[in-house]
Amino acid sequence: MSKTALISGITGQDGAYLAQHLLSLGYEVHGILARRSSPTTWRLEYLNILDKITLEEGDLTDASALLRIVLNCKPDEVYNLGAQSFVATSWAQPLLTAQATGLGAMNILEAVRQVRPEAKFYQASTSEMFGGMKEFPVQSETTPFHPRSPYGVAKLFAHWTTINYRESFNIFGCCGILFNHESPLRGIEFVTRKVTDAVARIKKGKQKDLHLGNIDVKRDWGFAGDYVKAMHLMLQQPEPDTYVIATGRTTTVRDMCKIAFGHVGLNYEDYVVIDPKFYRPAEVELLRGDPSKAYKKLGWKAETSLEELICMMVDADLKRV
Ligand code: NDP
Ligand code: GDR
Repeated sequence: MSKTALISGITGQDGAYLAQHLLSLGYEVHGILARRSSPTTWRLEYLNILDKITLEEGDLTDASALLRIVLNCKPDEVYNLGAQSFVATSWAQPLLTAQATGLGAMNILEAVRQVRPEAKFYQASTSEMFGGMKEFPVQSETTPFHPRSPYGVAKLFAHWTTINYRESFNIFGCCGILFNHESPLRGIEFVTRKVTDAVARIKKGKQKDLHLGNIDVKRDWGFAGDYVKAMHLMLQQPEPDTYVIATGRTTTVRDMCKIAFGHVGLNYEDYVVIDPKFYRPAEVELLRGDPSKAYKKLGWKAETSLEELICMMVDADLKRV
């Protein structure tokens, strides 16, 4: 008998890669589709899996819809990836972010608790929860949290709610504290994709320059295709737990630009314009994860280097442009 998985956020970067991974393992895959005025399934089409999954209409802010969906599809595993996930937007829309990213997790956990308590649950936690922890240059499962954005605060609520449901109701709830992960399917507003798309356009003469904010911040970037495998592995363990998923290497936005422009024979300094518009009210200066627990317990490690990742993204954008 094949297992059934339910994914919120299936139209997002991770949702699409996770659906592809679970299909390859023989799962029946259902996804929650939030109603929008235009189609949002381009990533599922890009991976050629749209006709292999079942989409269920619903929204993380609508507890009754989640109850109906969980009741109908009877999942063995629930992956909560849905969120307002763009950090910069969370200052402009803090309440929406709290509703979808924070309370949304509790809504779907409630549906699981009430009608499918035996289902295993994955919560998409984030390195943004560490935020301003400057005295911890490497962050692990035991590093204290200090979120620096409404998004980080909402994610921390969802993170602790998952742990609380594990401890209070015996729900098999796992939290993956994932550091930044990117791919050709990354949303265009996130910095890596913004850069690789601009590199392709500049190379093809369709764009003159690239406006960025603070390029001295450091991030631990990996490939989304590697990271979704860790989500699945967490739910196959005998006990629910929390894991940091990262590469262990940190790089500035500036050096990431150097790699991207360098890949097509250009110098980033000739094109990047620093624009205060893209500075954030509070910044997370440095993220570097310690993935040793994930390696030890899950046998997981990042397979794709930053250079391979950025070149893969530039090449995909060159094709698109
Ligand atoms: P994306 O922004 O690409 O995808 C977010 C998904 O959530 C989309 O499918 C979106 O739907 C859906 N969504 C948004 N609001 C709602 C809502 N109210 N109800 C139902 N669905 C909703 O994110 P990623 O794939 O990059 O990330 C997946 C998860 O992992 C997110 O929770 C993110 O916060 C978290 N995360 C991501 C990291 C990363 O580096 N990528 C790192 C750590 C955590 P639609 O397409 O219709 O907008
Ligand atoms: P982040 O990703 O905020 O880390 O959240 P993003 O790519 O948006 O920013 C990374 C860093 O780059 C700096 N930066 C810019 N960022 C954007 N988007 N645009 C710019 O022009 C720009 N210039 C500099 C930012 O200030 C920031 O420091 C991502 C999301 O996927 C979250 O959902 C996830 O939880 C975290 O990663 C881990």
